[in-house]
Amino acid sequence: MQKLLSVAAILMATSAFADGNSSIKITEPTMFKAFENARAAGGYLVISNTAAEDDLLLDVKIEGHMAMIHESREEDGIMRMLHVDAISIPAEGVVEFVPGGFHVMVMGLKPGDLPFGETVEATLVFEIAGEVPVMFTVEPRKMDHKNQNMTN
Ligand SMILES: [Cu+2]
Repeated sequence: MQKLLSVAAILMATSAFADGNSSIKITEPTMFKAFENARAAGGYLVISNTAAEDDLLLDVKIEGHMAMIHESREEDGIMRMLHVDAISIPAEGVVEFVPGGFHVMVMGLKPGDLPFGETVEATLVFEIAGEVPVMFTVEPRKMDHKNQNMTN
């Protein structure tokens, strides 16, 4: 009996660990800063929804930092960043956070915060999938020709 119980406990622990039954998969999480003591950082990732129903990304949390979801959008030739309340992640669909589009904005950084190479633990909050952890790696932002003027 003792043995049966412990097997059951291990099975439960394993299934809880194997990213639960989360329908949300996160890939390529990277956080860019323009330079080491930049006061803001932008987080990029790819969100896949494997469920048969749409989900909604509602929030992002990073302990000890102010984080929110932004969208860069060009209006009258000027690039602006807007706060986004929610992003629909379509059923069996993919939403990419890329420079010039959606990003996780981290603001109010002090010198020494989030150094290059650091791993930053964040939590994405979805309407259906609930809280999904994501580990960003902080990297110097790579410029490309399309997005040379981007702040994030
Ligand atoms: Cu932003």
